Amino acid sequence: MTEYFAGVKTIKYEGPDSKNPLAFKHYNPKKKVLGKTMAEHLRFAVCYWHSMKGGGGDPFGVATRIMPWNEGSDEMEIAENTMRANFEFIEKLGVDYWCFHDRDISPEGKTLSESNARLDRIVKLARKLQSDKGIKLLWGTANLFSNPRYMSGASTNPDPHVFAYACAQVKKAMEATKELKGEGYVFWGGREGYDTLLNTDMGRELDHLAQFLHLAVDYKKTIRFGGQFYIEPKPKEPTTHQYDSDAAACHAFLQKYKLDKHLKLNIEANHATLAGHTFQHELQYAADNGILGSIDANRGDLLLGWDTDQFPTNLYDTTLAMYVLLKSGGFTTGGLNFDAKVRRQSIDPVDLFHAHIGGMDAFARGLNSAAKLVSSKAIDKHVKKRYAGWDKDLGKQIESGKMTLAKLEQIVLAKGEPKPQSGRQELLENILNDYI
Ligand code: XUL
Ligand code: CO
Repeated sequence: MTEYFAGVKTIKYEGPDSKNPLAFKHYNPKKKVLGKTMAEHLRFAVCYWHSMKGGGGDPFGVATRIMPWNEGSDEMEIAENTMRANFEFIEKLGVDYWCFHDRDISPEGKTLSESNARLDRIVKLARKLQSDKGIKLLWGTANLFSNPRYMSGASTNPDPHVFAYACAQVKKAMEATKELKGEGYVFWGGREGYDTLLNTDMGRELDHLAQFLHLAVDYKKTIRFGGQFYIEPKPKEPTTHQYDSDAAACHAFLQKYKLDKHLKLNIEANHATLAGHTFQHELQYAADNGILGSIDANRGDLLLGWDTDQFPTNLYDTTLAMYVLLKSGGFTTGGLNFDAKVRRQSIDPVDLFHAHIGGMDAFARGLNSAAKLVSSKAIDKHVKKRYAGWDKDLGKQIESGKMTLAKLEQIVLAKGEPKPQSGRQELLENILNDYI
């Protein structure tokens, strides 16, 4: 059997003083943090589309990263070799999970039947490799955006024939995910959005998107697929205005169409910043509304305005993300999927290891710092103090719904002006720095 990452041995934890670039300095999978191991907290996943299939092509040039698994006598043999390389990589990296789109793992055929038969063949191999190596599937999904048939959307396409095609593809992708014992299934609205309202019936398209998701929920019950459904917000790219634009827009959509019991959110860091939010904001919104499901771990580049999908290295972001996650109880079915790609000039297979090791160490450090912040209540106690008025008479009476505008007017007439209080932002920023 070909070894695709010859020269790289299993990546081990060597501690912060190690100078070995192919070792973890902070991610120690067995280390206990607040009662769970790091591996249980972080639930890392490798994403197939960027890590195995990404060639580094951009709008100005073709692929630069020609990987040894891109060879074979035909496209199906290449697909099988790629799957073998995937599991060799994940095993050496010491990660427990992976994620895929149907068309990443198996190339589309000339007809739907041929595409389905091809997918069956690759899923069979993936299932064997999963069990041989003890690796699990975090989530699967369908690519409803690359094929030109989806240029005007999948479930939001003006043509019901395309809607039907998208449904057929999701049916099969869900079956494949079930076959691989996936713990979740993601809906990212690839081209579900619009470029101009001059040609778009937005209300009708949103109704169709909801109908599509209801059909998926029904089919999930039919085949008894027990994985969690997620919807992944993103505000723009490829369309000018994506319907699932941010966590709050997704939440409103899910509630309007009575889908909120069936889907949680898969929050991606770079999508959050494209939406004009911080990663922490999107996670906190989801946590506060009980819909924080899973995370696509990456980062953007504020100097570029698009979804650069870089590996996460910013310790403020990882600390604050883990802070929200720990306070909300942590992952159940979800995990940290590296929806991230190495740069166009990172053309060696070993660059994939450097990228993932860096991302995993960044999140391990984030977890360590966040756990200390949670335990010490260093930030919590300031927040509690800031809202203390709500635990006393006036606040309690308002919160319990016992007040009227007239009664509140009487109180203000009697008490006069409220006393201003400092928000202490700089102090809190200094405290955060002490923990990072
Ligand atoms: C696109 C994106 C997708 C989803 C899965 O920006 O993030 O890869 O994560 O379809
Ligand atoms: Co993503």
